[in-house]
Amino acid sequence: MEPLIITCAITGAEVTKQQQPNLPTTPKEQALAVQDVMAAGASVVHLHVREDDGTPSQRVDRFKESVSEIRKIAPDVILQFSTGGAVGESFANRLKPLVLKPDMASLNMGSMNFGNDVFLNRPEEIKQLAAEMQKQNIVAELEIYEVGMLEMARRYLDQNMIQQPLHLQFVLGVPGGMSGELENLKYLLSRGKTLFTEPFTWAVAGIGRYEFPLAEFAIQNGGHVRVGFEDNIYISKGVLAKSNAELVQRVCDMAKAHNRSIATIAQSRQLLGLKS
Ligand code: KMH
Ligand code: ZN
Repeated sequence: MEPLIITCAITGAEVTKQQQPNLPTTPKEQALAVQDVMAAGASVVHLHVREDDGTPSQRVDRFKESVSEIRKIAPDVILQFSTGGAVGESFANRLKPLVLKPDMASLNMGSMNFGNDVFLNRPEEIKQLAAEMQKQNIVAELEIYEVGMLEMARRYLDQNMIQQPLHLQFVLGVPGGMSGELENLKYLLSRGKTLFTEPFTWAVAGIGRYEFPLAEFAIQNGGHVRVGFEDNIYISKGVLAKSNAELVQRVCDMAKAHNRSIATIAQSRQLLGLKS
């Protein structure tokens, strides 16, 4: 099996320091978190940024500050910007940070309820984001929260809106999308194999208590894994994780138990079709 790509979503847009005191929110805190998660085995960082007061932001200068701090410590880590931002963020703001040409960016495949909010991703906006990523040579990670979005990915590929090689991320457990029950991931995978004759890589991000069971299935079945405070703040039931790195370490331990090697940054770049 190919080596396991571990992505860490270190900050997110929704979690607060009140909920998770060790959440990295400033550029310096994010750089230190990246250093730790890389040491633990992560090669990709899914990045959201926050303002000084902790509110989610898509401001280009704030991304620039974080990238600059992170790159001092981790010049070659794979940086994946969020284009989802926080629910309610304007489309224009979600698009802007791509001007910084990150290695990768998230590309959400459809609209949905997101907890008590609505996460809007209109086809025309998805198209613009995809076109900008293609123009800037940014690899898209397709964020899929339910099976209809997977079917839309097939249509977008047929319409040449998105390009191969596809990297699919199944985000399971958001209230409004498919839950993180294992049967849902199995169904998405079997549907994906029917829809795409083209080879694709896939990863899973399980929200909350679903994080580790879904990670373990991915480890055993050739998928890749995302963990991090964006998705889950606990290391075990009711026990807050000390750091993002602790979550990454848990995945590495599981991978070791299943004889799956961990991808280096260079290997992840190759597997994801990124330039070295
Ligand atoms: N914060 C969520 C509403 C992404 O990064 O592209 C969307 C999200 C997905 O986090
Ligand atoms: Zn995100």
